[in-house]
Amino acid sequence: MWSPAWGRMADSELRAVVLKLLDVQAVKFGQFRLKSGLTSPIYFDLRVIISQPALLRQVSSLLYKCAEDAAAKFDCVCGVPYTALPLATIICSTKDYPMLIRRKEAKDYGTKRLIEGNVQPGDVCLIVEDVVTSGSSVLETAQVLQAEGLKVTDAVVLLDREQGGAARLEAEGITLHPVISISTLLSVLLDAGHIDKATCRSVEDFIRENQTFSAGQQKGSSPVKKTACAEPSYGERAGRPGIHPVASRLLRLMEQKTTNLCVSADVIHAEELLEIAETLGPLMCVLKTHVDILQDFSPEVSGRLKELAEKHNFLIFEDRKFADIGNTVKHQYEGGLYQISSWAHIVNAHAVPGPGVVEGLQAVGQPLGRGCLLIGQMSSRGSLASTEYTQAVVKMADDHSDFVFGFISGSKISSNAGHIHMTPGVQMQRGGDGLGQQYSTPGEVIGTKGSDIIIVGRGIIGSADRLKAAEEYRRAGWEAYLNRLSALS
Ligand code: 5BU
Repeated sequence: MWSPAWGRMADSELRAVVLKLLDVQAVKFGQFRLKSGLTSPIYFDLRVIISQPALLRQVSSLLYKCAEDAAAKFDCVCGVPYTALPLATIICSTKDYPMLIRRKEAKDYGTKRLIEGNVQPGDVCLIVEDVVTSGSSVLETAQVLQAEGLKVTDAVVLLDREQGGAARLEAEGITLHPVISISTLLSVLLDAGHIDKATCRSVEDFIRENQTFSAGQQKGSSPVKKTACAEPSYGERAGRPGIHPVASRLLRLMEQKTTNLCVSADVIHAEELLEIAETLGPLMCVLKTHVDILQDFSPEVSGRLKELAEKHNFLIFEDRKFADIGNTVKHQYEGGLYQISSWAHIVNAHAVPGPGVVEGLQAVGQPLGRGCLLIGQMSSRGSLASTEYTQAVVKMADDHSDFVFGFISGSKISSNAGHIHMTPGVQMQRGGDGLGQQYSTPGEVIGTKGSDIIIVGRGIIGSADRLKAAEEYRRAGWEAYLNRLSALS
């Protein structure tokens, strides 16, 4: 059994370590000639981490946690020379384990020992390594330890290149526990926009073509199962490190309910709004409201909406489009007649006032576990949102990732897989409404423009059979998503 620590460890910590490794150039992308003569598109030099005390401590603690999470049992620890020696030292000194050091060469005087330290035959020794490719360094160390009467059952490694090392070690009775796999590393760097898909694919191709342990020899595990640069599903994105909790919850329920449909319930009577929530609830992932167009809003209405959201597992998005200074939006969000923060899981804001608008909303919403979408583009004709404006909105979202988890936009505007894109102006036929609204089809929005969620108002609400119309939009949106996934995998 070998699996990267994805999901088991504090995801954001894992993500932070990957970004730090790139930052200190422990991982590099380009053209590198390896000892073997091969040219690799990725290069790891983890020796540089010894010059980074905080990173060295963090990596050591992740390695130990990896062994702990895997319930590995051991009496002592041995690092594979050289980079793993300080890692093993930190683990032993902080966790109180005796350490062994394997000499690269036996001394030609004195004891001629290959192992330094107090060897207790029968003890189980945990091996610590920085990078595993074929697994041969771990295996050599294990053999030296075993020759002295020690047992070796587990090894922890910071980075598994997924080139067959884990399977080779497994065949020798040693379970490898990687903190980070190459797939994880590529996903994090791709999500964060540090590498592009072409780079990601070239690394994956290299890994796939340069396996050190042939498939026939492997017991069960096959390397690089799903490509990191293939389009991740909604469900996979839900589990990505560092994702906002509202985004994660939304992506997960979309996958469960097989829907990327948000119904925009633009009606003026509360009873009708609740009726829409009740009947269309099972078909949608989000119910979008304009609470200020209701003629008869009362706190009972928002209370009922919350119950229906629980019952049918959808989120409520109040399309309030906050656009004032931080102090004002704080009051608008929390207080007044509607007390939006008490019932809406999601709100949106224009970025035009600058970061204060997000900070004001965040002060109210974050403690309540709410999330915010920034309006990056509008569906209306003549919108003033220029390319530069949209880019600045994406930057504002990145700078406020504790609260902002995505965008209202016509297309995908951020490469961060944690960001959710929701698109209004959707009907089965392209066209407009005479007041500036412009419509695209579900296939265009999800398939071509790469958005995640279709927002449909009058296409459903204006239909004589709302349930039938909602099901048609749900199916069209979901099929466009499935087609996109299969086209890009
Ligand atoms: P329609 O009936 O599908 O046209 O309704 C679209 C909804 O989305 C409506 O509530 C608008 O207020 C909302 N909307 C939009 O149409 N375009 C935008 O750019 C933004 C919101 Br932001």
